[in-house]
Amino acid sequence: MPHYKLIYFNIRGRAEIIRYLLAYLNIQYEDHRISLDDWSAVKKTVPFGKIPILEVDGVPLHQSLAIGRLLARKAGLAGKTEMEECHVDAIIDTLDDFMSRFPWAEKNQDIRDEVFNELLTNDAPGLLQDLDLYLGKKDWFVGDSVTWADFYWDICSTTLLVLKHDLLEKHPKLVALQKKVQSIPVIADWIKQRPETRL
Ligand SMILES: N[C@@H](CCC(=O)N[C@@H](CS)C(=O)NCC(=O)O)C(=O)O
Repeated sequence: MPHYKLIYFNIRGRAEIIRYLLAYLNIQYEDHRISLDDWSAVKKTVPFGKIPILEVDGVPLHQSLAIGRLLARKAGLAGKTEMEECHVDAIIDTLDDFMSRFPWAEKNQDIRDEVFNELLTNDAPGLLQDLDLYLGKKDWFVGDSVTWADFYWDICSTTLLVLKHDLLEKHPKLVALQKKVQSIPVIADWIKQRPETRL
């Protein structure tokens, strides 16, 4: 078994999808969480100066979703056909497009609050409506079994709910999907044992 080391900050953030997939695959790994103080030194050592990085036997892999896709394929969670894979990737990219619009690193609190508020109040409802429609009466976003798109939904919506508690009030089906992911035994175990962080 290769040695896996995940390098990220002490938050769920962009590493959480990798942590979910490693948990699902029952792969042991070093969950290396660096402090902001140490970041400038670490930044010089990682490809493209960004994290998360997953080192596999010392070989660094970068880009959270590229890593996620690799692990999802290994886990059988990437979609059962090429068409399903495309649908799964599309949901993930849709969620990621939205999450990427938040100015996470903005230091000016007024600007940060304004943009966060606008995204959560004006833009989120349309996205949620589209996701709700896409899910329809299905149990999972794509096909007839769980995929990493459902994992990513749980991860992104958990963070969105921290930012706006009533965000999913009109979307019981999306809440149910989140709960279904959270009750997959290995995911439930991981959620129970993971360090508690706001984001
Ligand atoms: N698309 C990349 C984004 C990577 C990224 O921007 N990471 C942020 C943390 S979420 C980072 O490294 N920030 C520190 C910096 O840019 O110096 C991914 O998904 O891995």
